[in-house]
Amino acid sequence: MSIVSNSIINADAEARYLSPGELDQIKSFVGAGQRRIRVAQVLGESRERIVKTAGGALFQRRPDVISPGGNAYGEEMTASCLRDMDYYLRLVTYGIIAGDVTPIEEVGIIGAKEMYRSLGTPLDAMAESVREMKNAAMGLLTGSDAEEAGFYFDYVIGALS
Ligand SMILES: CCC1=C(C)/C(=C/C2=NC(=C\c3[nH]c(/C=C4\NC(=O)[C@H](C)[C@H]4CC)c(C)c3CCC(=O)O)/C(CCC(=O)O)=C2C)NC1=O
Repeated sequence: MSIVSNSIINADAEARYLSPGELDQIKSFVGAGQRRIRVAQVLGESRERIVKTAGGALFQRRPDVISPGGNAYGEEMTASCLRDMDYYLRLVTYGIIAGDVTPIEEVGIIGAKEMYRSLGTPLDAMAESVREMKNAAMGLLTGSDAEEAGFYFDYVIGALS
């Protein structure tokens, strides 16, 4: 949930106006809005490149996942794997826009470990794929833009580890 809706829910629960502290937080959230939109735009526009680069790096590091017996072995399974990577990149852009990990958590983290265990997908390799997407994304961003995006990639990596 974004800081805006969260503050409103908290204030309304106590039937009060937003406090100066809450307004300050909202001010800084809104002030950073253009930067967040820019970062999400760069990642969205570069999604194919990020997923392709990161997928290549993952399969080089973890050839077992695309070898016979590996979870991503074969054209169809490899495509599912790259699709999952794109899912997580998309969720990272949601987090960046919302300024909050909740949209990532709700769609892609809750229940994910159990699901991957039941699919036989190695979680460490899944986390590694997100780490490789972070590396690819860092090549496209600088300074506080890179820092902002890095936070959400790190959240996913931690949550899948
Ligand atoms: C947006 C929220 C969301 C997520 C996260 C999601 C994940 C997701 N990944 C799946 C499969 C899969 N996921 C992978 C991924 C991998 N295997 C590996 O070894 C690699 C480490 C990794 C790629 C980095 C593979 C290979 C499958 C197919 C497994 C199978 O069909 O047996 C499936 C099973 C159904 C299907 O194939 O579509 C789901 C639901 N679906 C969603 O709606």
